[in-house]
Amino acid sequence: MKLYFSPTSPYVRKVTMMALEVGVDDQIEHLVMAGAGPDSEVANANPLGKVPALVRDDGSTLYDSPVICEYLDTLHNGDKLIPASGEDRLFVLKMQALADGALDAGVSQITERRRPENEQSPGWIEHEQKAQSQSLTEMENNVAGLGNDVTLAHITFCAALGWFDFRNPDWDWRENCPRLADWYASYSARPSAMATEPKDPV
Ligand SMILES: N[C@@H](CCC(=O)N[C@@H](CS)C(=O)NCC(=O)O)C(=O)O
Repeated sequence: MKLYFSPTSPYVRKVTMMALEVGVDDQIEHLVMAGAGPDSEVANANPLGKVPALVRDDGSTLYDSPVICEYLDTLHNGDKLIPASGEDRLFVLKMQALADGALDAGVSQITERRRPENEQSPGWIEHEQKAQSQSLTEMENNVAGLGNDVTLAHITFCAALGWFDFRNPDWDWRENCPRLADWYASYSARPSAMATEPKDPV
C-alpha cells in the first residue's frame, strides 16, 4: 500500500497512528508530499487533492482519514479499534467526527489567515473559532467516556490536540479543559503518538 503523506497533517497522523496501533505500518510506503491540493500529485489518488489518500496493492484508492482507518482496522486479527456495531460503534464514530471537526475548524482558520490581509474575513475566523472552542468543550465533557482500551476516538483526540499545540502553541486550551489536558499528557506517551509527533519538514 502507498500513503500520500505529509508530516504536518493531523489527518495523516491519525492514519499513521492507527497503522502503528494495529501493526500494519510496515506494509505502508509513504509518498511524502511537499504540498497537496487539487493540482498536486495527490489528485491522482483523491480528486479532492487532500492527504491522506491510500493506494491499495490492487491500485484502488481510499480516502479520507475515517475511511482509511476503517480499512486498516480490517487488516488485522487483534482487538478492533472501531467497534463493529451498536452504541459503542456510534460513540467512537461520533467522537472521531467531533475531533476531526475541531481540526477542520482549526485548519480553516489558518487557511483564512494565509490569504492576503484585505481578503480575510474576521467574521469567518470568529465563526470557526467558536466551532472549535465548542468542540473542545464537548471533548472535555466526553474524554472520561473514552475508556482505557484504545480506539479510533483516542487516536483522533490525540491527533487534534497535538496539532493545536503544533500550529498554535500560544493557545492555552488546557486552561478550560483540565480533564482533556490530563488525558492528553498521559496518551501522548504512547509509542504510536511519540513516533508521529507533527514536525515541519527540514
Ligand atoms: N476530511 C479529510 C481532511 C483532509 C485534509 O484536509 N487534508 C489537508 C492537509 S491537513 C489537505 O490535504 N489540504 C490540501 C487542500 O485542501 O488543498 C480527512 O479526514 O482526511
